[in-house]
Amino acid sequence: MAGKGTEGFLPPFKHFATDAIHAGQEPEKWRSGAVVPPISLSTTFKQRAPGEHADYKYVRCGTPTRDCLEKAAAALDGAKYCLAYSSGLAALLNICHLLKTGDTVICMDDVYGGTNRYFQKVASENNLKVIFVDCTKPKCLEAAITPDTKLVWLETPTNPTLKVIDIQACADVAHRQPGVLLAVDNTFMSAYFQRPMSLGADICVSSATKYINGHSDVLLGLVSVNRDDLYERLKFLQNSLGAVPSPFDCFLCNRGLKTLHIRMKLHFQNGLAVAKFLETHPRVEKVIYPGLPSHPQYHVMQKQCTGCPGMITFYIKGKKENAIAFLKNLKVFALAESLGGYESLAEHPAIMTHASVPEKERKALGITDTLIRLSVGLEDEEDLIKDLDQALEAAFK
Ligand code: P1T
Repeated sequence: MAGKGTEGFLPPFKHFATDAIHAGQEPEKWRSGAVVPPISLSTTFKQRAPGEHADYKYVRCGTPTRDCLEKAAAALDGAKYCLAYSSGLAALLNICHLLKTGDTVICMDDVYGGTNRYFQKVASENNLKVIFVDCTKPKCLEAAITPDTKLVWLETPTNPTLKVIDIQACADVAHRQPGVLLAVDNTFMSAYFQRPMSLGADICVSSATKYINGHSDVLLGLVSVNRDDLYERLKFLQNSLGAVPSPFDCFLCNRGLKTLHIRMKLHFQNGLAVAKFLETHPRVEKVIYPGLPSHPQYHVMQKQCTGCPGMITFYIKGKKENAIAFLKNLKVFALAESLGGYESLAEHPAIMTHASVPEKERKALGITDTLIRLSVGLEDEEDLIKDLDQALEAAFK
């Protein structure tokens, strides 16, 4: 891609905003010409003769509202197909059903706590072997691949320590062995900042609950693919497993993603300002923000992304008590799990989102008692910084 975008990142993907607004939305497809896609609540669709139906037959198989969302989301990922699920974790479940008993999954060592819990405490206890590897070093991934490896699961930047993985380098390694699928959880970036399939991934997964919907009022997962065979199997699994989103959630998510490009720009702007502020604060031990030159994989971010979202992780000085006092004293940031909405959130991963990761592994990953995760929202920059400043001071009183 020619030229450089904001702060030395890649320039934005062409036609992104136009696709977000128009792809899959064609008003002509409704008899009324409605510019805003209607919420089709019908769970069933009249057939002309037994087995002879128009585009839809039963809600679980597909609906007009879900179609609008899936088409728009596919366009944003630069993909041929997208499928929607009832949550990000339901998307993970569906992808794992592509595998067979005894297959091995290689998962990035730092991932969302719920992903870790599914792999360690559900998939491993049923039919899959799952190993956790630090894929920021493609050599470690290469060493871990065996003939049984069928899926490599990456998350970049990782939740919550924001390690950044070189997707292209991992794709090259994974694809050296035929039959290995590379899936990338793109939740933290959204398609506006990163398109994993343009970097060699076979599958792009997103918890649309976060940035894509962006308004903290929908639980939904998305999976994008280009390969026809993968799409056909996933489409079959989507219907067979049944974890599909409601028409209303599809409507809201489709509406939310219309402003993704505008929101992400401001998340980046606010995130960068907050990260820079925290880096100079005397009560802060260390800031991890992939949009800052101090981040160890900053060059990878600049090489594969068009910007950086509002996710910041930092270590507060002192002990667990100081971290908790800081969180309790925030006024603009809400102390809550989740991320990617217009409102700023703060949380304590060790106690909250990553409590299900075994303690020893948490410590090894750096998810300590003084680690705090911020999802920087769209409020006024100076109000966010003032809030963090007063809570950092109050944490040591
Ligand atoms: O909540 P759900 O839509 O099922 O998405 C799960 C999920 C998947 N992948 C990543 C990277 C995630 O961060 C999440 C959910 N994460 C949180 C709720 C959280 O606070 O980190």
